[in-house]
Amino acid sequence: MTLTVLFAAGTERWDAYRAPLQEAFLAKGLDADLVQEADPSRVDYIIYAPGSPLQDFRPFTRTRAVLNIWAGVERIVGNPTLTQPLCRMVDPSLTEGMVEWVAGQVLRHHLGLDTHILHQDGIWRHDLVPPLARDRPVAVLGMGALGQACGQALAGLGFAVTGWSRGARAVSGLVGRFGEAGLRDALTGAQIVVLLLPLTPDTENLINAERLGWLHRGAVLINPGRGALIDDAALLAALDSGQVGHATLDVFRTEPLPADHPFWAHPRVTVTPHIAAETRPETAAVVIAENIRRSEAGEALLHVVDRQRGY
Ligand code: NDP
Ligand code: OXD
Repeated sequence: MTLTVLFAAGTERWDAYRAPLQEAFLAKGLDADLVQEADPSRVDYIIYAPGSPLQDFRPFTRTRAVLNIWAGVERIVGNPTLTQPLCRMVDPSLTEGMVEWVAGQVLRHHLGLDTHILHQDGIWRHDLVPPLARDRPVAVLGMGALGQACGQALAGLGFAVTGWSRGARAVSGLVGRFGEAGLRDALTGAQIVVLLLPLTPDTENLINAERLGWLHRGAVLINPGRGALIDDAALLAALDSGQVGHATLDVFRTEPLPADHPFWAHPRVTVTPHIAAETRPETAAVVIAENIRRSEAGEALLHVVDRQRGY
């Protein structure tokens, strides 16, 4: 029987996703009709993105999974009408993009590139030699698909990386820490901190004044995770006092970041507009098709969100 797959991930994405999804369905041997509108009672799978007009999942009585094209699910996981399994996106291209963005931001600060890029002023600053990466402690908070890949890439460059997660995780090349005590270990003395945690009730405002105080003075905070992981006022105070030397922020409590937000004008904040990493249709389509194939074959879905944990 032909499957009905509803594309509810935004009309603006339809042109980019339609052909890759149809090709991926074919390659997985799925007989599927990809549509933008359908009688909800006939929909087998929903491809979803935050901001979709689809908010009431109750009429989708035979839908077997909602397949998010975003890695983060904080805008959908609490929807009380969503009783179908929810899968988040783990896209190899998104991971690749995040590794490139994080490595770039870390190296910018590690090498002190701004000094030379921003000051072509005739002064020969020959004495500014950065330490080797192995002497630069880096903490990566979040050891999921993205945190692990970024942590391992940084370790590959030589950085002394500590990875922090909720449960104990052994990630090759990294020092692993978990739980509250582990957070203190990971942050104490860290010179660069990368946030790759999901936003949940447990992680909101995790980076507060006390924890910023554990860092090496002048540490750099890099946040491609979610804006609300950080207490904004505490970060601004830490930047002003010099406890934090620079913050590179890709994600914010309100997006787009309002034009009058102090982050825009702060001399030691770099704002990037939620562009750290993007889901890429060609590879994401394969992940979605594989999940539909698995579901139809009675196999377990991949990347299912745990509603209790919120990620
Ligand atoms: P995963 O779900 O794979 O990993 C989440 C990690 O966070 C896990 O290691 C998990 O621990 C850890 N974690 C969750 N809650 C806690 C907690 N309370 N205490 C300690 N550790 C915790 O997510 P991804 O790696 O795929 O993505 C991470 C986030 O990156 C996304 O949720 C999204 O917010 C953000 N993102 C941002 C993008 C951008 O462009 N800026 C693009 C894509 C994603 P454990 O391993 O024990 O479960
Ligand atoms: C995501 C994101 O969660 O782009 O995929 O932030």
